[in-house]
Amino acid sequence: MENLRSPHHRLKINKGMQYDLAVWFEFLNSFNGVTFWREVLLLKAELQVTSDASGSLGFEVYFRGHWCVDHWLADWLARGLAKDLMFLEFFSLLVAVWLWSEELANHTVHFWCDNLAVVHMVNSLSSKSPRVSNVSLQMAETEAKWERLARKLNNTTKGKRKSKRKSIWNFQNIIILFTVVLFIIGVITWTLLWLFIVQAESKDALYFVGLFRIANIEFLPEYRQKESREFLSVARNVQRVMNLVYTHSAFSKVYKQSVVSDVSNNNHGGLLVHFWIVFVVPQAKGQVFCEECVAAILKDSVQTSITNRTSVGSLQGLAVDMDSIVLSAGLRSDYSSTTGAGTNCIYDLYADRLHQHFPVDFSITPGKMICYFKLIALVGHLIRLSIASIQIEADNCITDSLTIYDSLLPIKSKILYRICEPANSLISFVSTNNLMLVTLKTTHVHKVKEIHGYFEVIPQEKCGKAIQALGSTGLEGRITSPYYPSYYPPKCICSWNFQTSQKNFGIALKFRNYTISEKSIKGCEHGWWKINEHMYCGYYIDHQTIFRVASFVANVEFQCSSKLSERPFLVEYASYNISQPCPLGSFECYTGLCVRQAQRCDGINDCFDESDELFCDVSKQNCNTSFLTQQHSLFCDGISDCEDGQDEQSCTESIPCTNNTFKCNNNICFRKRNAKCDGIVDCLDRSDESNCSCGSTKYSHKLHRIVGGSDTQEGEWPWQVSLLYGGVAYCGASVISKEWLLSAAHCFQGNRLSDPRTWIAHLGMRTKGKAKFISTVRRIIVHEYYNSRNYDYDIALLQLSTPWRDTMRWLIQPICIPPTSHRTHSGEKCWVTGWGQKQEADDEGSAILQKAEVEIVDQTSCHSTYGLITARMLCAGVMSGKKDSCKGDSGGPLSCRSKGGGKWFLIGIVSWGYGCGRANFPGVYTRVSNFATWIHKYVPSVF
Ligand SMILES: [Ca+2]
Ligand SMILES: [Ca+2]
Ligand SMILES: [Ca+2]
Repeated sequence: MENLRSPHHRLKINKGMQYDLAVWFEFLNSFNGVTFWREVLLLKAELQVTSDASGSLGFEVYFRGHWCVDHWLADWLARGLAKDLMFLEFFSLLVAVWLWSEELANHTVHFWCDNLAVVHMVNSLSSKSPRVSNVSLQMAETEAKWERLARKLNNTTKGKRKSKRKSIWNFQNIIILFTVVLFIIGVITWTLLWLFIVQAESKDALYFVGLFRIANIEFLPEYRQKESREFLSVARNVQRVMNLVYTHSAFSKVYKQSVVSDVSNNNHGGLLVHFWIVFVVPQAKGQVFCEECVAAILKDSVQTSITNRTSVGSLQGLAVDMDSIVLSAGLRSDYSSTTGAGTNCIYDLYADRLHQHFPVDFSITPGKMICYFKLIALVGHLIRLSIASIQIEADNCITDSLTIYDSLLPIKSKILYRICEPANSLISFVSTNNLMLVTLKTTHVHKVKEIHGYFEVIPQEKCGKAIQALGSTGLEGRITSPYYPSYYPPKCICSWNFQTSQKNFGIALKFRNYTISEKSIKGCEHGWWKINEHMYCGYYIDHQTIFRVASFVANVEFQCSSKLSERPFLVEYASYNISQPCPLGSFECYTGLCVRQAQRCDGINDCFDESDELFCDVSKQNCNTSFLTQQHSLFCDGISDCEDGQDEQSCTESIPCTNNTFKCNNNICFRKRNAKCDGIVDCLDRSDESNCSCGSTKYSHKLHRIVGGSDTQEGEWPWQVSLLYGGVAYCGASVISKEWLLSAAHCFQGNRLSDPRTWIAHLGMRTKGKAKFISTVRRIIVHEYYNSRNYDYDIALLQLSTPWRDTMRWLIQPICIPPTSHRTHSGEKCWVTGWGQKQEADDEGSAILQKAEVEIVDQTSCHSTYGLITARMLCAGVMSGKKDSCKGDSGGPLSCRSKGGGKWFLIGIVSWGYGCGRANFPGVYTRVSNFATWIHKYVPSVF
């Protein structure tokens, strides 16, 4: 490949796996530090498939912007590669393309795009040995790409003409050709007319906002006054240079002006200049403007002037630091506000004393829709924003938002954090430089919107230290994320060097709500760790874990790896005896924790990951009292395990509350596990049988990708929901109340998919397209610990914009949510439903809702099959294969009927699996009972 700036990276791709390009970007970045958005991206896939392979192989490609699409599509069409393409357009800038073709085999597929969003490799080949070899990513320069494309397109069209010439030269065809030519001339004339008339009239202004550092000008205090001669002089100088750059670029005809809005000092020396760039373009061409292209013009102008090894080049006499250039598309409203024309709600604050509090107390009254708080601190210091309480509308920042920027203008790529929900506990955020901007926006002022908090100036902290001579095995100290307990900023490196007092002692790190595991080819989303040269990724979870370094020396390095600020973490450390990590007579969990041997196989999840409850061989022969006290899992689970039935006696005697006990509303607990809505009043306050208008259907059950299923009847699964993304069925969900649905988190990953406005819920539907009730989605709550690598915490709540009406009761019904204590038995029969693929190799889903009966698989065999099964997952299927959920059923219900009351419970959410309906590979579901408390936090009405 000519003109490549970065080395060619290759990723081996595995069959059945999906690769998110966003992760590749990170991968590329971590290797060579090149920012990908500077270049046009070229994805080159070499697909080698054996000739007897049947099935399909292809890509799902999501683009923002049409700019690139026409070109590569033309190229594909010319080569006869594109067989089945579908374009979807929602809002202004998203195009999704699915490409499925056996003819892709042994071809090299190229995608060119300026700002490719997501590419999924989809492979459902069914043959014995399909081989998908290399998918590689390359970055090419803009010009080089266009030249290549132009050449390619010319060649292809020429080639085609030549080969067809002989056959088309007869009289009939000449007439047809003549008509076609006339028609084309007509179309061209029309288009030109349209372009002249329409485009001349409708022009649009596009705003870009950015910053860069000028190294050769010293900051003067006068720059703070925007009316001062000094400020005006430096602003005019920068504007003049920017004018020169853009009037000599490809965008010269549409460039209007640059406006410098802030000039500040900063921790890296020199001046930090914040500016806007305005273009005026015909509306139809607006989409050609990518942020990357506008930034590339500026960066290229600097880069050509860089001579030595620094990143500072000369931009018409200004020593601009190329690494400091940040630029993104901005909003007209922000432009007019921050350049002085719009809102008067702008606060400029200069802080020159450490720890001085600058209050941010504000309530938005009608008329004031947007406010800006700018804070600049002493050079060499940072800013901490603490928010004590915030009252805003909770709808994913569509109506209201509080955005914290690591800059003085609202630059998207400088966002530190966004708050979209009301909160009442103190949270704080730290900048990476001596400045910060906080914007509070609201589009409807019905209620009063309030925020209480303060800014303060804090010194920069060095993260990490040397920790010597650990001797005891008890807790010795703790290390934390930078600026603990604040959220830590997206740029950080910490390094701790541990050394124990004896060679046979290692170092144990105990994480609260966090875990680290071996890094794969994918990047780390929540922190990158290097411990004695081994690399790990960090994840947030809801329990403790212990990581042991079996060496008397440990170099622990931590780097932030998220784009936004992240929750703080705390790690306690101690030394431990390498030959005996856990005390005598105790069991070492997979989580690293030590539990007493007696806690092994007692039916209680003491390790938090259930490792103490796996591979347990429970023989039920000697059902005596001591056996029962050890076997919590058999107690009061609704199944008579002992001959005399004593394991099912005294089940509603009140006992201390644990995770395995049922809790009544009056806070009294007892052992009976599945007491909720079973038709028997167990609680004195009857709370177990109140709120039970869930989980019933009018259809009498005598007896998703759904594989091996059968058609359902009208009203048989009234909680089943189909979720449409951009008009296409994308995931399933379950009705749990009048306005809430439960689905899988993995359905909502990514910028576009996480926007509730892109989704529509179809309720009370059996045949696709015939929903009884349709609603848009108001809010999506993805579980905060969702892990896209192993699908842990794969759960999400959706709030409907309009609740469904009572008159639809028999076609739409909520399903019961199992309480935390709820227990399912292996072998229990449940049903999975959905409109997904009927066969693994199918391209399309089913028109009629499908159902399949599956069995709950015990956790030990689930573990043996997949390995990576967490306590938040459960397996269900038929071990012989044939019946399963499949692609397209994600987020849908695994419904199980309770023994007594006959109510249906949502035991699982379709999450993932290996293939569909394969023998010995059951489907994996999110275990809903683990999330009862989480659901209750947002939807109190379901309990
Ligand atoms: Ca246990
Ligand atoms: Ca029992
Ligand atoms: Ca009951």
